[in-house]
Amino acid sequence: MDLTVPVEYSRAGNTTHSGNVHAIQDDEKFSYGTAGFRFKSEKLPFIVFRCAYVASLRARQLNSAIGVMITASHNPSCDNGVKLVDPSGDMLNEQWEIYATEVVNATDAELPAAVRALEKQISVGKTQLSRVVCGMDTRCSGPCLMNAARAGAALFNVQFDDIGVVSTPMLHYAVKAFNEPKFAEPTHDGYYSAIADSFKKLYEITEEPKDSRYQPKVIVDCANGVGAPRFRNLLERIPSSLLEVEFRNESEELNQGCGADFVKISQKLPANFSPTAAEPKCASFDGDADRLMYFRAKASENSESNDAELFDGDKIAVLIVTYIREQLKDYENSTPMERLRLGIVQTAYANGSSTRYIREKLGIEPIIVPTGVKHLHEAASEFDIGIYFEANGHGTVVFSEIFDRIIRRTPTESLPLRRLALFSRVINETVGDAFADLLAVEAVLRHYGWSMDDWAEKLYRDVPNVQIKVPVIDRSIFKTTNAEQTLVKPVGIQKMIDTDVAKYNNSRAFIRPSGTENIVRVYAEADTVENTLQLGKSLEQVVLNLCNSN
Ligand code: G16
Repeated sequence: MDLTVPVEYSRAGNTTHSGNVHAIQDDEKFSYGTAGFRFKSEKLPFIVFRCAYVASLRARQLNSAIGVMITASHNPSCDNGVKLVDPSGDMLNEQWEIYATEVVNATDAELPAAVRALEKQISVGKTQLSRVVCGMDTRCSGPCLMNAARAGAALFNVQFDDIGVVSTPMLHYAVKAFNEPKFAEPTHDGYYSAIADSFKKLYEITEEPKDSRYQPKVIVDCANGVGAPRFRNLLERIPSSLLEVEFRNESEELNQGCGADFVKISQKLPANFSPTAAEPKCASFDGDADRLMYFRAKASENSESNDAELFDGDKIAVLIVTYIREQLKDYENSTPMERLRLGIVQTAYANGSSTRYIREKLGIEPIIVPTGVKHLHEAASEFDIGIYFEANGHGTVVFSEIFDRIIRRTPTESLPLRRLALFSRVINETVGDAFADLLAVEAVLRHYGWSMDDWAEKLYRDVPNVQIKVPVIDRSIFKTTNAEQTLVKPVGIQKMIDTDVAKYNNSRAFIRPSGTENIVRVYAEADTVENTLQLGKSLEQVVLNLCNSN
């Protein structure tokens, strides 16, 4: 194989989308974080080139389509990133994260040896189905990085499919569809039709309760990202009499003062949403539309307050599990011996009330895993129906082959089971998907005839919570264990956290380094808003003091 790297994609000649050369020092190291490599966009061309090469190698190894998604999701528009997607639409296998990291961190001089070492470790048989499928979000650095990906895949002459500007979940869906033709057509249309058709069929066989308070209208904050154009495309297939969507934040600065991450962390209304207007049901996507956060203006005596009441990933998960369990009753009553295993996966960020509700009211012991969809997806895949959501709105439901056989492919007269089969096809089970999740939530709210008041009151109430981002120079000094709830390094900090937490009732807190931004995240909850804020501030100070002393 000719390993001649085009000079613009070498570390030394790394060329940005504006045409400038941004050389990368040999000793600068990059790690595959929570969701791939994510940095300022000027660092990305050589990383994307090398990642696409790794993707082409993985595609040859598995004789399959492998995905490359160019996005930095919730990060500011000056950032970009790249992550690889395995054949079933899942996140990249962890061993291959290590390979990708080794290849990216090699110097230009070391690259040929690093590549040959990697090639020796894998065996390649037939390769006629191998291809690299690449999508990008709306960032202006995207097209230049798409070219870098094309050039990386070309090193091996692996077929390269540029599927253009897509949401991250659309890319995951397309990769699975390329590899499993029965799943869906691997095109934008294939994705839109599969999800919209299932939604419409589910709508038809769902009878809204007579006393329904459901409103078929949502105002969507698109984070000025890819959600706006692509969700509009999807909605062209759903009559507005079924669901009316009003779009906001479509074409200004990406993720600036808006989007799911902004709403979740600030607990404020995003830009262009007013506390006084009658906007009963609102939802936010993030920049690449893999997260969904419902919200509305928080009731307040102060008409100027733009506090938001959140219906976050935990609330969505509990709503969905309530619905799925109800639909399953028919099946469980008719076949008491053959139960489908249902599980819920959360992270440490899950609101304490949600975890208690799932455990005590639903009788399910939630599984807590480290942040990152790859961890949640893997844990959820152990069940026949695995529901996973991060509090930040990233989540989905995964279904086993047994579920597929019993619920989707066995003809039945049972209305609940037919609803469940259709519901499972509205969901994008490859990864959390803001569009699919929004349609799923609307289907469930309509099924119960619930307004936002009902959703707020009939399940559980959040305990006060706060999340603070603390910028740091070197987040790698922070090491955690116990699903990120305990800090083992720097030594001594966990003791300070424990001492602070013990000062408040019903309190819980942790500190962990972000895997996507150069920050440390502080999470705290306690019995009152004041105590929660005090606890959060005090832990923020612990991090600041530590940074100042280093
Ligand atoms: C990514 C991951 C999520 C994770 C989030 C924040 O989301 O896919 O699983 O929760 O980053 O991660 P961290 O706390 O490590 O910064 P996205 O939407 O930015 O791709």
